[in-house]
Amino acid sequence: MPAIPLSLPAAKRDASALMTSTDWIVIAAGAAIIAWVYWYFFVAPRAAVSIPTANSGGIAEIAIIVKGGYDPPQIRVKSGQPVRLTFDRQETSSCSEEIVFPDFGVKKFLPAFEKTTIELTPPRPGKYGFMCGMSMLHGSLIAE
Ligand SMILES: [Cu+2]
Repeated sequence: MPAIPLSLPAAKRDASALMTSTDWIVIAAGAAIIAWVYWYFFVAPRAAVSIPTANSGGIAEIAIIVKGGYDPPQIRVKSGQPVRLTFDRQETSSCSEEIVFPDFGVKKFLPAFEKTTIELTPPRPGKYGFMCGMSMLHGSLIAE
């Protein structure tokens, strides 16, 4: 359990003291089970959809077609390695005109019938979702 700074107001100190180390173990175990279930049902079966990455100068280059969705929707990458995603938008539907990577604070306009490049580096292993501006189309970067 992290040390509680003495500068905290008394009320906050009392609230923190209500969490015993047993509580933390129960929370951690629960979170681990939820994470495993999520991985098992949502990530593992779809992993085959992702494409292998081609490297050039240490950057993983990935082309994604934007047309009624993202193809491929799942992209497997290495954490800590820069990734260059090229979105090739092959439609005019306003749904896909904007792409958002909430974890990276990235929001970009994708002009129709043009290629738009976004560079990111997943800082640690995990699943980083991306979506259209209305959150209707979804894809994800899976960093290992
Ligand atoms: Cu949309």
